[in-house]
Amino acid sequence: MTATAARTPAATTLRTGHRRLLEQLRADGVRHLFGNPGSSEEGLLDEVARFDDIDYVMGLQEAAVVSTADGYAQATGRPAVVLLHSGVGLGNAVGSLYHALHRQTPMLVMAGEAGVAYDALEAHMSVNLVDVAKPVTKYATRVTHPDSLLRLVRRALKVAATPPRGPVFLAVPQDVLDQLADEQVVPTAVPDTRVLPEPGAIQAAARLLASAHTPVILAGDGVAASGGSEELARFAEIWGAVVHGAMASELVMPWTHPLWGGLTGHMFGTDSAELVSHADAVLICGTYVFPEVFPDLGNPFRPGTAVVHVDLDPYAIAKNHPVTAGMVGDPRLTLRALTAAIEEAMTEPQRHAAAERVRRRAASRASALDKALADDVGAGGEPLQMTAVAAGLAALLPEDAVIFDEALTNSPALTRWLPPTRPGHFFQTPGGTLGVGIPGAIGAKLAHPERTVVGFTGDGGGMYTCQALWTAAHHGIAAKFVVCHNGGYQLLKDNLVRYRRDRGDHPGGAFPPFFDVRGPRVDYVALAAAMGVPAARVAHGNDLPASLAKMLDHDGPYLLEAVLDDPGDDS
Ligand SMILES: Cc1ncc(C[n+]2csc(CCOP(=O)(O)OP(=O)(O)O)c2C)c(N)n1
Ligand SMILES: [Mg+2]
Repeated sequence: MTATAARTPAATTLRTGHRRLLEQLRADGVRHLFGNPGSSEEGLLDEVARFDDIDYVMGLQEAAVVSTADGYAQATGRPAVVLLHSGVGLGNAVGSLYHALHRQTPMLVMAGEAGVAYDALEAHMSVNLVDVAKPVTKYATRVTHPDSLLRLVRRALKVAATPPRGPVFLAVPQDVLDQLADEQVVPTAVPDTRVLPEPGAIQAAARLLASAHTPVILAGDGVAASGGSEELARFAEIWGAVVHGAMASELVMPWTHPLWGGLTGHMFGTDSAELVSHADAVLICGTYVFPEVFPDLGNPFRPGTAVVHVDLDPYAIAKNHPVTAGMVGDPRLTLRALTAAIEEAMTEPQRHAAAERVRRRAASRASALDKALADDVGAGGEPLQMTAVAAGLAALLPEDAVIFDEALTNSPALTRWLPPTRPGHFFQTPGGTLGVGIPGAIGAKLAHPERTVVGFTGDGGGMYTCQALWTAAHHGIAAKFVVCHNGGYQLLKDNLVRYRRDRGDHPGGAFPPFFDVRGPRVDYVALAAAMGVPAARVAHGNDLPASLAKMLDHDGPYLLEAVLDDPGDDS
């Protein structure tokens, strides 16, 4: 410590690590710092308050802080920056960081700690922060010298923003940042990763796929991150293949497209395997196969199936099951090149057969959709139906509205009426951590103040990060929230039925009583009001239009509790 101790400033903080760090963030275009403060970051927080162009977005619990930052980063596509308080703050954030890691959200999370000088003392609240962060981040390290502070900030930002994007962690000890730092501030260089496989590999892949009779595409968030949804749709049209979203929490193709086959789901590997069981050729792009809670251990592809896998991350390619050809490449550029190559490789009869597959699929999908929507119509009254809520909103929302969907079991009804059609306007939890719907919508609204942003959550999911409502009120972030209140954990009930059936048990019978969140039911109107967000409850279809209009017209954040079950005696 001797060399640096000599440079510790007496009265000025002008060129301390605190200031340097914020200047670096400013140089990288960071305008918000999401946090919850503590004593071990006092020096940095003091400095933040002096930076007019970096707003501190205050959260009241770290899971909510990280999930708000997550929504912001998803909506901007740029790293969000978070500042947490030592081991206790980081500990609270681990579940949300897990979500960010799987969602591939670019994010720099820093946590303050008193100082490296105190390591041997195992001082109050100290813990090995890097060890805590490692399993839920792409990269985690600790700054131990003032002249490597910006080096590590830039490295962390670069790693966060490089595909596969994700959260990174820096421990920033106060005694290191208190010292004068000599490093120059220069913008972080994020490498351009828009690479194409060499033409021979593209042509070989196109030849493998050209003769398919029953082709299937599995596409994930990597396609969205590359901005490749149009290229994906074009390739699917030429090849005559249905597209399923696997780990597609953003739009990879308009859900109204005739070839969109829906999401594979996050729960059961046998369901996903079923989707490719008939395929004689599969293109996997911007995802890995398959991302479920209970994956199928066997190879989902039937013998002889041509499997081509494209991703920017070689680790994702052939991660779990063998593929015929893997290519590291930017999904958008590679899809474009593959489209040109397969147009060349397909014979006239193959082109004709592909066009015929598209025509048949378009006809059958249109009639299935019409039937599903017709079945929904009239679903008003009491108890209120989610289809009525979604249909009501669909009639009122502007075209460029942003949806943050954590409606879980109510998501199918929501997306039937509000199908995602534009990139960057729909975000869904990739499964896992509950509590992304409310803070995610706040982050998205902060990123796009000019757009209407509606976050959907369940009555279960809404409780994990409900403190974010205070953040919306405090900063005047006018996101709207719809709580799909069905009295408990419906997903766990649905999955228990499946579990029993899969094991040959009778699927019926009582559910564990703790799957219900009743007695008392959570009063979301009172909860929101307690945090400064106006709210209302709607329980009858007749009241919907007025309730929805009031929510959307309100000049600020607003929560609508949609009562979707019969509250009975528990209300
Ligand atoms: C942090 C966290 N805790 C617990 C769970 C387990 N879990 C998954 S779904 C679910 C219930 C969700 O209920 P709700 O949000 O009301 O949606 P619904 O199933 O009723 O549609 C729970 C508790 C989880 N995924 N994440
Ligand atoms: Mg529920």
